[in-house]
Amino acid sequence: MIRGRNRYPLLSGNARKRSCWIGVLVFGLLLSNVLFASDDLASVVHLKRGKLWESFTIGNTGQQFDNFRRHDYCMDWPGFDYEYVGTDIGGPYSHHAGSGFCIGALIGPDSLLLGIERWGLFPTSSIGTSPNDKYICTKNRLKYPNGENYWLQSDPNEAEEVVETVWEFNPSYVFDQDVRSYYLPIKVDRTARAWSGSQKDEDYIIIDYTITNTSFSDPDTLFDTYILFTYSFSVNHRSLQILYPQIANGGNRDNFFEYDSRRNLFFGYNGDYTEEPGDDTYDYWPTGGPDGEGEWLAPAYAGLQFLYISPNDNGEENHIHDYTWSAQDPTITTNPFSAITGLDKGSYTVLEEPSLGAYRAGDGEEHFGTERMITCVSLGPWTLLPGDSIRIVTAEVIGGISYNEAVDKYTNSFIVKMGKYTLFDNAERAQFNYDHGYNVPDPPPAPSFEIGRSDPQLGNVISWSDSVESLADADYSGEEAYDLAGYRVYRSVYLPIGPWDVIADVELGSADYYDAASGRYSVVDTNVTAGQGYYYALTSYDTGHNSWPPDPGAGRVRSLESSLHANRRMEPFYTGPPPREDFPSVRVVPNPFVMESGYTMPRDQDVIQFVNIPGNCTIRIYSIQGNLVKTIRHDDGTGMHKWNQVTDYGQFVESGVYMYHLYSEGTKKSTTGKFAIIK
Ligand SMILES: [Ca+2]
Ligand SMILES: [Ca+2]
Ligand SMILES: [Ca+2]
Ligand SMILES: [Ca+2]
Repeated sequence: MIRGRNRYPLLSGNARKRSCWIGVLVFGLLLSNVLFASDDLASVVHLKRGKLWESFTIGNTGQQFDNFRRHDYCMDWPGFDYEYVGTDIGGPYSHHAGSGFCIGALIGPDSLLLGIERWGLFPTSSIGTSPNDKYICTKNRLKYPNGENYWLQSDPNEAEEVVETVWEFNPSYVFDQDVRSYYLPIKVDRTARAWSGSQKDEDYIIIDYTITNTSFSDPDTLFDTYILFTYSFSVNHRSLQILYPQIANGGNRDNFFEYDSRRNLFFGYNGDYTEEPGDDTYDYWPTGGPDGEGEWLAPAYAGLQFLYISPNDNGEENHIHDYTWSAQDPTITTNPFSAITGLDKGSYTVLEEPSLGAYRAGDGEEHFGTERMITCVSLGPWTLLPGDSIRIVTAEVIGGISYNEAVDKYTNSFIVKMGKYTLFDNAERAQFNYDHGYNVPDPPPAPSFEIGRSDPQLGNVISWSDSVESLADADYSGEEAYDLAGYRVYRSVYLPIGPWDVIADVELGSADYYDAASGRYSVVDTNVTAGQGYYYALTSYDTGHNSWPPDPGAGRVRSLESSLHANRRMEPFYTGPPPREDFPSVRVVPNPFVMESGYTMPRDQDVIQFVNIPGNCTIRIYSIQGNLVKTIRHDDGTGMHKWNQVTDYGQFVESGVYMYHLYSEGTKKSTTGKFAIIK
């Protein structure tokens, strides 16, 4: 037993008591400030800059694991805010359901356990923000909270979005005297980085961990330190909701996994769920997509890559010690530690040898296709003297066919399978980025844009200023740094992830679109239907270059286009005539409304329209007797609203004269008028 060992190496007994009381006082003060209230210490921080979206809690990447249920962005790709989509499309595309790591070390070589902390999928160790917590989180924040480094405008050798997190052993922690007091005197610095880049750098997120032995007394050397990364890949959440709702909360039982040793890349894809008849690899939905002509719901390949691992005690750099896929029986809660009971030292042995865990896939591949698989990667061993640190740099990488291809009726499973090679491309790009000190060839910035309504012809007007043309590409000097060559306007009529069509390719200074006097470009999209919502995105592209000065050996740089995801509208823009706040022009058309003879009920085209109305108003319709028959909320920003003549009570209105009362939410003014319906 190690009970006699001093568990408080940094404090004497009296100091410990004092520290405890100070802790209570400080804690009382903190309570009035509410935990996680500061900008530097949020309970969860999101990276949403590129196409791959992720969450960072303290201790976990993505959400905290909850039996494969989704609660937050977890390698969402393509990321989008699902709540803005009016119809139920089965939810977002998440590719894992929580991840993290466990760490353990011994008191001496092959000796007793010093400590083990499970911060991975099945956490047993607490990290908090109070002075009473065993590990105290002091930082979980965005480094650029206001987008200061979008398009690399603050630091070209840093990511566009960065999450910084720190948690550290609390030397004042009061151990329960009845429990063996294992602990690790360590500090974890985690920095996660995201780019939008050239439509390639938006498909990975790099997560850089530094783990430091923070003690300064010799007994607190960490011997035989092992780290086990655990990832609950789930490729993918959306298809489960649509195709297998009966097992949606039972987890993802159709995921297959591989290890690519050349790229230090562990990845999964959606394979065949063997308990259902037929081959459902990549989860095809025959009636999905914008035209109901079919959609591949799970075409992506999702990976965990190791870009750098500090040399272990054997001097091996970038070394994977061991790995397995722990199979989780969907009917019982098992995890990589389930085969071990009681002893923390037993859990430690799983860090060193993950195949000791429950239902390991090492038995053969029979678990793929029926069980929920957890990726387990063991790193080490390291000896960490007081003050020593190790560094582990991972990348979450994703690849696959585009959303346009996923909803294209000519895309077959062979084409989807080729998406694996985009995963490999993206993994190599992540490695390139890391190897070049977080610098890559960059596209030009894309300008923010406005959408308006054309008048009198129906159309949507996309406009932007030429201001980004004066921003230099930091990788070049002189004239060559100003390399923006043109813009592309994209449109989707289905979802804010596409499918996208280019509706205009605008060359720099093009006379067709550019007004030099105002310094603005504008594109009028007249291929539109009143009442339809449209998503727009605007990108910039550059000229391409003969070389890349930061690494001349990297060769030519082709023309690069900025990310569509980083500069798109997440909410649809509704087409209609421009709104009008001047009430004299409000009209009801047609008036009188005359039902065609032979029909007793209005048909689809028999709508009454309120035109020249404010973009945000409330219209109340009364019978001539003064009874309210319909309340209309109009807030799509257009100057027109269609009414199908159905009352608030679900009935069609009778023939007669009606009054309306229109209240503008903008000007707080109202007007009234009359119209007639003749049947
Ligand atoms: Ca099947
Ligand atoms: Ca499947
Ligand atoms: Ca660069
Ligand atoms: Ca460039």
